[in-house]
Amino acid sequence: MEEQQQNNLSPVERIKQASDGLRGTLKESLADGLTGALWEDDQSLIKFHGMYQQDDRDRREERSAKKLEWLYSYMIRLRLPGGFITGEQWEALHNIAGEHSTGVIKITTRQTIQLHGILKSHVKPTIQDFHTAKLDSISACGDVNRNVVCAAHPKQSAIHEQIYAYAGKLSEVGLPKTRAYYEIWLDDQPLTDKKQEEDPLYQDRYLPRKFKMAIAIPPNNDVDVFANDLGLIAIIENDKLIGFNVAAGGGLGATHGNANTYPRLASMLGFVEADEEKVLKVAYEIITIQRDYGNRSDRKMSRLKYTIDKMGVEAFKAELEKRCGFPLEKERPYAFTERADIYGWQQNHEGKWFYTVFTENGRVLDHETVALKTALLEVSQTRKANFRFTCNQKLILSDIEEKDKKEVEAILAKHNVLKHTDDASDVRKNAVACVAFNTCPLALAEAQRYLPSLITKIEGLFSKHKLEDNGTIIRMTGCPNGCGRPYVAEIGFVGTSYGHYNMHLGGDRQGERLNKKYKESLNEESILQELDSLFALYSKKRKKAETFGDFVVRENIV
Ligand code: SRM
Ligand code: SF4
Repeated sequence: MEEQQQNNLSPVERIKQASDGLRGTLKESLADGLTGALWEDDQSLIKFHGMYQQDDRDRREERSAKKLEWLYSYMIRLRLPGGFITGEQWEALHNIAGEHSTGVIKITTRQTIQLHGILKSHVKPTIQDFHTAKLDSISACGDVNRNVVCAAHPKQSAIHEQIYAYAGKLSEVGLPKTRAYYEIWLDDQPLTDKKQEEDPLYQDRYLPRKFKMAIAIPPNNDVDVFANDLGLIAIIENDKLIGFNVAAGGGLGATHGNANTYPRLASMLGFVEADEEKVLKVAYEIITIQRDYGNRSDRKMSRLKYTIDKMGVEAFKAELEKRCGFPLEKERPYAFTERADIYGWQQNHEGKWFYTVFTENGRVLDHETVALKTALLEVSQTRKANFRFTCNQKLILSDIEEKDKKEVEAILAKHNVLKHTDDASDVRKNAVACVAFNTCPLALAEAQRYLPSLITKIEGLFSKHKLEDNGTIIRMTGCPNGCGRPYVAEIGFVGTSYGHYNMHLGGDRQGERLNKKYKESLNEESILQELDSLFALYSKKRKKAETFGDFVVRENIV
């Protein structure tokens, strides 16, 4: 096998290889009661177990002034391929969040759940409680295949269940073989025969970097399929899934001031028929190429997008076909028209009911005006709804029988969830913000704590210019890493320093065009001034039904 030989391996490469299947000294450093932190190498390793060590950045100064260690805690992210849990699991999650974390249940941009603020002594009990609820966090982070996302709303098509099943199978393909998770967190006995955990996919070095997969069902690109290392686009003919268009090399992370880094949309490679073995083989071999050719010395340059740009798309495709042992066919026609979640009561092809709940920036907690968390707990306790998560950080109460709809609706009404959802404008519903402060160590500016108030002001500008709310896609992140996918928004804000954002304009509605940087490091006043002028132009010069993103591109504003 052709393998790229690289000198100067990054420190994380050494940590992975010396980790004995991701065990490291996690058991020992977890038991070290002198610090709330883990030992240094273990801080890298816990990511593979779905966790990050963080600290409360709001309290750094106070802690330092008191000569105290920073307030360390852990974020745990679940592996939920396709973003689905039962009502019973939601109730368990609610209780686990209350007992071990800040209590806020956070729905992420990759269709799963994170809990924050878990103290070191609570980490293991949290994982054990998750296990009891048949939930795990294996590979939710780290240099492996991450949570596999798929089209969220079953109303979209009768093949939704098939696509959801594919998400599960792709997740299995990308699971490491090591039993470390079970030994460390669930006290399983080590295997007597270590050969059983030999890992032909990841070997002992895992991937050079994170790897992400998504499956979209046209016409909705709610998963932002082109932002993924591997994007599969379901091709449906006569209501039957006939296969997938395969796109590879998407990724959004960039670093301010490092021109070698850039967001990139996935390149179309071709089509694979809906033969499970073949589809999984394509995914597996794309991962092996990245394993073998990805940059292991500079982590900023190690995502698949850079590997593909270095090799060239055609050479990458040829290598893939060689490894698969079959060619990809020519890509099939498809069309995306939107990325938004579907609101209001909806029925799928089997007559089951679905209701998308507006969970702003994915944060589930009780507010003064809406008891969101309490309502969802009560719904879960009826066991009459499942819970599905969307890549727009929202929640769908799903699979509700006709006879149970009234009961669920009454709970939502009692706690003001219906009104809260109905009252939110489309622009607010479509908005996405990453976590940023106070937990993200990489945040340069606020995102989820700030975007809601900025949206209120932007709504004011829409009214001022008599623009109807057509759901303009606005996204914000606290740094250029792109967790809220701001580079594929019509208006993207990317944090540069506290209170300042680069403003990007010109993404399209369906997620097929990157936006461009329009202005740098604006504060709120400048953001609103810029938007005021742009909306004035948009209001005067736009064509019928033209979106803001399309308008700024046609007018050469970016
Ligand atoms: Fe992300 C790192 C949060 C989706 C690109 N991301 C982080 C960390 C873990 C910070 C860190 O490394 O210590 C953030 C934790 C914040 C916190 O306190 O919780 C974080 N990312 C998130 C979430 C929770 C944002 C959200 O508010 O929903 C999303 C969790 C997804 C999940 O469930 O798995 C999240 N991150 C994304 C996405 C969007 C996507 O995948 O569709 C991207 C852009 C797509 C991509 O991967 O290119 C993304 N996150 C990054 C990057 C840049 C990677 C790169 O290639 O340069 C980093 C930094 C890194 O890896 O070094 C990062
Ligand atoms: Fe943190 Fe930056 Fe990701 Fe936001 S975009 S969660 S600030 S890493």
